[in-house]
Amino acid sequence: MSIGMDRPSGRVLVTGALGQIGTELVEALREKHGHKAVIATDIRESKGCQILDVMDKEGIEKLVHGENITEIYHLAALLSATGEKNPELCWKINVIGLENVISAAKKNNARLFSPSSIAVFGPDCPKIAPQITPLNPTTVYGKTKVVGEQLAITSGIDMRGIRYPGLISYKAPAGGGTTDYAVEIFHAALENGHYDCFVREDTRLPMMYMDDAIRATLELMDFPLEDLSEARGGYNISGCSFTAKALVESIQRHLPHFTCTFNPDIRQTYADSWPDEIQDDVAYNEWGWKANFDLDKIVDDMLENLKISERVATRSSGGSGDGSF
Ligand code: NAD
Ligand code: AKB
Repeated sequence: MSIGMDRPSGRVLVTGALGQIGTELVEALREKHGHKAVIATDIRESKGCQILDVMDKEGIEKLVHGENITEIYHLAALLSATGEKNPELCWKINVIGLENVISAAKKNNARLFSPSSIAVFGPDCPKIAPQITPLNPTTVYGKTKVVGEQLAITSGIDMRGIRYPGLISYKAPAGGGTTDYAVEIFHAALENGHYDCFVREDTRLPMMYMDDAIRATLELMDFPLEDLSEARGGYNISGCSFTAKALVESIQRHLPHFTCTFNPDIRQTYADSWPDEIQDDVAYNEWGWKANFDLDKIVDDMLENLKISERVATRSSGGSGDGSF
């Protein structure tokens, strides 16, 4: 069977399922396909998730064949900050791990979603990044994502990706990236009323709410392959762009006493090498991508949901929350 031909649908595999994206993507996929049709895996152990190390090529092939997997969402990776601390391991997990998954997908004629990132861009990219531009990332993480996009086109399988911006969500912690400050800040604001931010206040990066990212992923995977161009290795998609200072000010609309200090560390250099904004006209024209969440809407939803989780946690531990939002 060749690339893009109709195939009988089997089960869905998610690698790296316990991470920031996997936690919500598995929920969405189970809602769409039914609980049993979706096999969640990770190198870590948790209820409802099988152990699968993406470095275990045979193990992946056995699972993909044995469970009749016809769609894979490959989320296992090291992110930018963790990756720069251990570049060899980052290369191994992000590139060799991906090659292992591609090999298994190929043998079972499975479709593959493998995320890319705004980290594919380097300092020579225009501050508003177009879809097509030279990709010269300075981080190892970014380089692994460029390889991933190239493999999407050369692998000979139906493989697609999105250059996710920094993702903001409340259901799972951020996993060791440069954009983690935009998630940590909400927890710190509610728990301590203060956050010590590791990038400068004028740092402006492309960001996106997880609801938009999950919807983009499902929409892209639902689209007929023949209608997608070679941008399918990693589509630019835009959510909203804002500075760290603007994020603080938006949080202060709800928590006027919240304070934030700015003490840049090494992650500032990764942030400075990435664009401020993303041009997503290609994704819009090819498969109709459009984001729903702007900064204030993200902040409203994050604080409301974190407050709810806090209240539930307080109730189940027998305490009394203040109940206000
Ligand atoms: P995450 O760090 O939160 O989750 C990654 C998961 O992979 C973790 O649960 C980890 O235990 C697992 N893992 C690590 N090594 C593994 C191995 N050898 N075998 C199996 N599992 C392993 O990451 P995430 O934020 O969910 O990101 C998922 C994907 O999306 C990655 O490819 C990442 O580069 C990409 N991405 C994420 C963001 C973001 O802001 N979250 C932005 C751009 C791109
Ligand atoms: C990171 O900061 O490493 C990720 C990403 C933008 O790829 N959030």
